[in-house]
Amino acid sequence: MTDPAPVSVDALLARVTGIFEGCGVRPDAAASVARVIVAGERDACKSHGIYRIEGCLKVLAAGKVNGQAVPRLHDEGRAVVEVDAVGGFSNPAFDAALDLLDARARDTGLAALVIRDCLHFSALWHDVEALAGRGLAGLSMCPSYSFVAPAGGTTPLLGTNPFAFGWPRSSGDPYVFDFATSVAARGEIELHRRAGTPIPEGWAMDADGNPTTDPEAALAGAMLTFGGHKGSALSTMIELLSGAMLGEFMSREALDFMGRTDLLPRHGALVLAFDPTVFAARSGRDPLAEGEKLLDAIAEQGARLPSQRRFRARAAALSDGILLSAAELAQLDRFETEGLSAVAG
Ligand code: NDP
Ligand code: PYC
Repeated sequence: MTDPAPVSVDALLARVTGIFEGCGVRPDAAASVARVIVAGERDACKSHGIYRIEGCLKVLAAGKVNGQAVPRLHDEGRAVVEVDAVGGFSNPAFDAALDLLDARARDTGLAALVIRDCLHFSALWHDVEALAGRGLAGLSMCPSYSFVAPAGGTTPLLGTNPFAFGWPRSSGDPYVFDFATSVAARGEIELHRRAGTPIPEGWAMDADGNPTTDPEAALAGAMLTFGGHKGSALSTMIELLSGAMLGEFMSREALDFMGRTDLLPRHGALVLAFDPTVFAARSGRDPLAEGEKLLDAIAEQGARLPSQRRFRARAAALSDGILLSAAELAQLDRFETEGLSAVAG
């Protein structure tokens, strides 16, 4: 068998968009979902790259996400704007609301986007990078499924609850971090399970509350928060702000609603956008120039900024293409030819 050749980012985007359209997702929504999946693959974030297609098709096949949903914007002229995903994917809902969030943040200095009732599977850096690309700082967060024990406990209750921050830079890539508040994303453990490799110590405990490096036992047990009580508190904050405060599911309710861990979760999400020029206006200082001083000083120590690895991977993928394994290419072929039947059973 010949080694697989790299595929260009655009070609992969066209394939993934076609797969979602072929599975009954309306074209705009298919394009939004494909963009974040291919961005994950392009940026070497495998836990939220093309491996997620299968998960998305499973929820489509189970009828638990509405591929035809058209997001509905709600704007009462306040700093808080809403988009109802109406049971569809989160990504088209975010795309539909981005211009409104941007405009409101410029008016008020700080605006919040509430995303309601969405199927959420993606990495969050995409949201905050979109805001940073428009000169806005951003925070994004959401619950997920109750896979994670609070620090000091042994029973899954919190989600892997991701948290992302973006800061625009006067030149070059924005400052962006994006991480699960569990030690690792659930997707990382699933990739270890598929590869038959142990997970690092300190990621999870088994169903009896004992530390484990066995991915199967970890998936059946409880994941741990990063930084002990600190990650646990941040994760709790995310449950409160993007679950309880929005009147949307927290992670335990999201799991109860779907009833199965192999289907991706439906819940809400919260995105905050800040216009630094509004905040700094009366100071007479340029917030981006001040930010540059800090970010340059970090880099001058030889410390790497978060997302640097990702931006390097992106540059390489855009110039040389993305190398997918033979198994990954075969799976894409199967999704193209079989559609939702590929995930039946
Ligand atoms: P990682 O631990 O892989 O990375 C976390 C962040 O830290 C990244 O911004 C990364 O930048 C940065 N980073 C990593 N190492 C260093 C370093 N040595 N120095 C400086 N910065 C560093 O993330 P997770 O595994 O926690 O999460 C992966 C993804 O999973 C996230 O994108 C998250 O949104 C997603 N997720 C989504 C969920 C959902 O419900 N939708 C739930 C949980 C997670 P870089 O990328 O450049 O390495
Ligand atoms: O990797 O933890 C995760 C995750 C949950 C939902 C989407 N990604």
